[in-house]
Amino acid sequence: MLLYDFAKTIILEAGNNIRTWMNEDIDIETKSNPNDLVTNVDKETEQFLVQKIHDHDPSHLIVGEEGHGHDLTNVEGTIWVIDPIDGTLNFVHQKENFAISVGIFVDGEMYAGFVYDVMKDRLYHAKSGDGAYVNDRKLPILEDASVGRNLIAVNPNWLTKPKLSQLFHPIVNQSRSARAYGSAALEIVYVATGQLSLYMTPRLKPWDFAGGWIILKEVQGKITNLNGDDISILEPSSILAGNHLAHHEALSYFKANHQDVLDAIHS
Ligand code: 2AM
Ligand code: CA
Repeated sequence: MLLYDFAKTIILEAGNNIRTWMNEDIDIETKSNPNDLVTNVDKETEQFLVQKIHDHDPSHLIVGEEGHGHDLTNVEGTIWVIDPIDGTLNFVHQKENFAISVGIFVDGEMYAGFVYDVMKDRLYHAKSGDGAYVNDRKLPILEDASVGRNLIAVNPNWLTKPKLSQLFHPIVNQSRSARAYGSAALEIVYVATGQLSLYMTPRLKPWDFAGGWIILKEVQGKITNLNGDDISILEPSSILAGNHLAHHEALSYFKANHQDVLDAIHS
């Protein structure tokens, strides 16, 4: 089976498991702080995917949020970057608005990206060079839309931080309006569908953005860090994702007015 079809099959199966497991008792633990949660469903979903991938091809490498391969130092080989549940707080408190996010890279080149909105049964997927899809519907190439002519996404918690507020507040003001979805992977694909002109955040892990990255690239959207630099699956990063015009507008504003804040975020 083609790797792409194999990935699609196990992601849909993992989503099916989540829909079953979420009706049973969920164990919730805290990680780095009281608001950083993980559940048995996050862990079991990652374990399910890891097992399937290793049964398929033991040479494949895996970077997963819940414990697999965090110490990867180079991009050689076939690498799966997995977030079993992106939007864990939504999973715990809303039982919807979360996604399985998977990016597959071969020797550092993007191969495929998947973001599965489990409760809406919507699979966003893209194979490098073949365009991006939502289920069976092909997404059109992204058109330019100014920040002021569409919605943007930013987590409002960042606006409570004085330095980040300097950076983000004017863009929020300039936008038609701002939204927060609580799943970075979904926020990046909403840029890819044109539902958002921009998504900006100061800190994500590779598994939060790897799946959406490829999908956005396939519709010719633009994704960099907030300083305009390339992102990498080997490192955490800030993220600025948008159609070309909105990305350019935000980046020019940041660079012209707040290089000090950018330097502080990326030091
Ligand atoms: P998660 O649900 O997989 O933890 C919430 O705004 C988004 O940011 C989610 O995609 C969430 O992923 C991610 N996120 C939350 N806390 C984070 C942190 N400390 N570093 C990086 N990403 C984080
Ligand atoms: Ca997660």
